[in-house]
Amino acid sequence: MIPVQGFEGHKVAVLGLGRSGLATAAALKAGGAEPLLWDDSVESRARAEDLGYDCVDLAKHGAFDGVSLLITSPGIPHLYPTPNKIIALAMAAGVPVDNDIGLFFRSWSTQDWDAFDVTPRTIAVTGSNGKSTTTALIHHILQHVERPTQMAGNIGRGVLDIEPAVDGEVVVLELSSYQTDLARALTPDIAVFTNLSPDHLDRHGGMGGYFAAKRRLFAEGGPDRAVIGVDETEGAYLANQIATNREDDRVIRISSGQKLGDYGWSVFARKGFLTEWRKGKQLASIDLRDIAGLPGAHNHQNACAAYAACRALGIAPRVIEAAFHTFLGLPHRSQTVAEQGGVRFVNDSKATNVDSAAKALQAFKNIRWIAGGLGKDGGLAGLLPHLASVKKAYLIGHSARDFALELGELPVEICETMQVAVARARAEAEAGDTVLLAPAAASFDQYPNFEKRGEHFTDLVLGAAAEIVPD
Ligand code: UMA
Ligand code: ADP
Repeated sequence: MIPVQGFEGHKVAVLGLGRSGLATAAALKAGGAEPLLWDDSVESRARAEDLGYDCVDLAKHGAFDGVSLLITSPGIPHLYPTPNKIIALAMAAGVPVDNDIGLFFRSWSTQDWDAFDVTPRTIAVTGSNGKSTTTALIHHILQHVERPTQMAGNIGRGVLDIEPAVDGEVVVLELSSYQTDLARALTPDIAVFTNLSPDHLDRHGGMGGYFAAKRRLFAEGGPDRAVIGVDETEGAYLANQIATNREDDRVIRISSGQKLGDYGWSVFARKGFLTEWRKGKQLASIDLRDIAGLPGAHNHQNACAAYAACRALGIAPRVIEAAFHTFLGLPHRSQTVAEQGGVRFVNDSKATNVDSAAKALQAFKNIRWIAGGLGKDGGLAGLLPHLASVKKAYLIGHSARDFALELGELPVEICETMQVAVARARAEAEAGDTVLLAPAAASFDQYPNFEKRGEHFTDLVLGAAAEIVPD
């Protein structure tokens, strides 16, 4: 754990007692602060009390008297659609609001570093899609070169939960827009922006607020190197805003699909080949087509981002290429879970928004597509140009009927449940087809989270769960 610096003897309120909140409570205590904990849910408070913490009702009158700071969790609205009641009380009381990411960047470096030969570094990855894959891939490459490394953040581990740095360590953080929006310190050595497409708009007051939240990673403190996906207008704008001129190699532009030869430093993938250019010279080329853990043009974008971040650390192209070949990919992201009778079954349950589902639909051929759940604002419009490889859609969940209407001419079947969808898709699939779960919707109408949805699909494919075959 990273003991929090700068609040010794201070009262620090912590709202939200999930992964980030509990890690924050422990890290505050270790740094000598007095954490005052609260969670709006009775169950979460009970869990914290079972771990030995006392809870203090932060909504009661005077709860913020003498409190130096409020730390809140990413899942709790701090501004839009409306601030959580306790955050509003803290703001009214003039108490600064921060999160675990802000505390991390203020607390990570210590005097122990004076004795290190190689100063520890941080790489922070943000973007709408591909953050987890890129974060895990960078971590994998660092492990491959036997560099001490840890991984945390939105990928599932609170940032204050990691161990203090050792000599030469590189910490890789995945940061969501919820996290970058609020953090009062954001100073990675290398910052990565994968891409931008609409998501979480209710939490940011629309697309402008969403982009502004992600941009903070680049504006605050200014990383030594910025790796920026320029395939959307926002990324191109961000790269332009940071670079002092075209030759400025503090910005590494990346793309999946565009040739980017003329900049100070660029890495792009086209037709399955990754290419690195620096100061007008091509430095490396890697064939990505046979890398099983990185299927599709979207994963080639992630490969470019991870490659660029590792090149910025000085790792050689051939070493990165070797590490690509041993990367297994992450569960629930374009994950092949079985091949049965010539039919491939792919679990992309993490495709919770239209852009990620569209990318999955472009990565495979002859698709029997399982989609639906809790649809997002804007419907399926962004996905409709990418249905050429879809033979039929098997629709589940709350949005099944709405999706059917939007899909127009495409053959569809309302299946309601995953059991029925898997059974029907399997029954109709022919050799050479891919049964793809890429829901383009959140899971919460039928599952606790996307992981459980993906596990259910996988269990059904592998025959571990009962199938209900429709009449
Ligand atoms: N809570 C309140 N009041 C509220 C809302 C929630 O008290 O109004 C409480 C809940 O009762 C719960 C706690 O807050 O006990 C949960 O906080 P949280 O939702 O922030 O969850 P954590 O367990 O702290 O996990 C968070 C991230 N969750 C979210 O951003 C929603 C995790 O990302 C992250 O891995 C973890 O911190 C460690 O850094 C998950 C996620 O879904 C994977 N991220 C979103 C995404 O990827 O789309 C952004
Ligand atoms: P994030 O952490 O940003 O949500 P993940 O790596 O977990 O990203 O992938 C989320 C979803 O997006 C998955 O469905 C995955 O197949 C898809 N995806 C992965 N990389 C990209 C990318 N670069 N562009 C678009 N979609 C992607």
